[in-house]
Amino acid sequence: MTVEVSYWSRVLLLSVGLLVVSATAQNCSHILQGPNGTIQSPGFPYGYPNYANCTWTITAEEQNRIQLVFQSFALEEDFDVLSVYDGLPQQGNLRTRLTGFQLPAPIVSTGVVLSLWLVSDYAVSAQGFQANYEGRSSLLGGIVFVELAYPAM
Ligand SMILES: *[C@@H]1O[C@H](CO)[C@@H](O)[C@H](O)[C@H]1NC(C)=O
Ligand SMILES: *[C@@H]1O[C@H](CO)[C@@H](O)[C@H](O)[C@H]1NC(C)=O
Ligand SMILES: *[C@@H]1O[C@H](CO)[C@@H](O)[C@H](O)[C@H]1NC(C)=O
Ligand SMILES: [Ca+2]
Repeated sequence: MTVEVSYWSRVLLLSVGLLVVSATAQNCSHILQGPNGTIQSPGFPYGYPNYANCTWTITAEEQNRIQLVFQSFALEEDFDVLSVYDGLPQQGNLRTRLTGFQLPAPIVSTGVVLSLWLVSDYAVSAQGFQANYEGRSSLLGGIVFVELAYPAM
């Protein structure tokens, strides 16, 4: 019963969602260059649009890695996903896929590029996410610890 109700509420939201998307179609390809800054999903914290398809490509200065620290994270579990790439946003570079309502652990790139890709489906939004990024010298020993402490997913 619950499943059926949830199905029909999603269908209803689909029709509303189509209207919202056509009204808010936007270019959300972001190219960011160090040394630091803040990233937010569109509409944060009031909810990201359905059919979102946004990328953020962060490039650090030479010899630096990028540390990404989340301040806030809420995506409709399993349906809306933030993929993190260690490098450019290409399949082979996929580091982790984040979804749901748990604040992810900090992520440190192994090279000078770290990318994010947000995809949402046709219905149901949430607050979205906010994260700070910062270039970190790859010579700093402390970074190694952060990387090992991050669970493989
Ligand atoms: C979106 O923005 C990116 C980066 O600024 C740019 O390279 C791209 O051409 C834009 N795409 C569209 C469809 O405007
Ligand atoms: C970047 O770091 C500097 C120095 O720590 C800080 O003053 C500044 O507010 C930061 N900028 C952003 C966008 O986080
Ligand atoms: C996201 O946008 C890219 C570039 O415009 C496109 O190639 C890709 O098919 C889109 N993916 C989804 C899931 O909409
Ligand atoms: Ca959704």
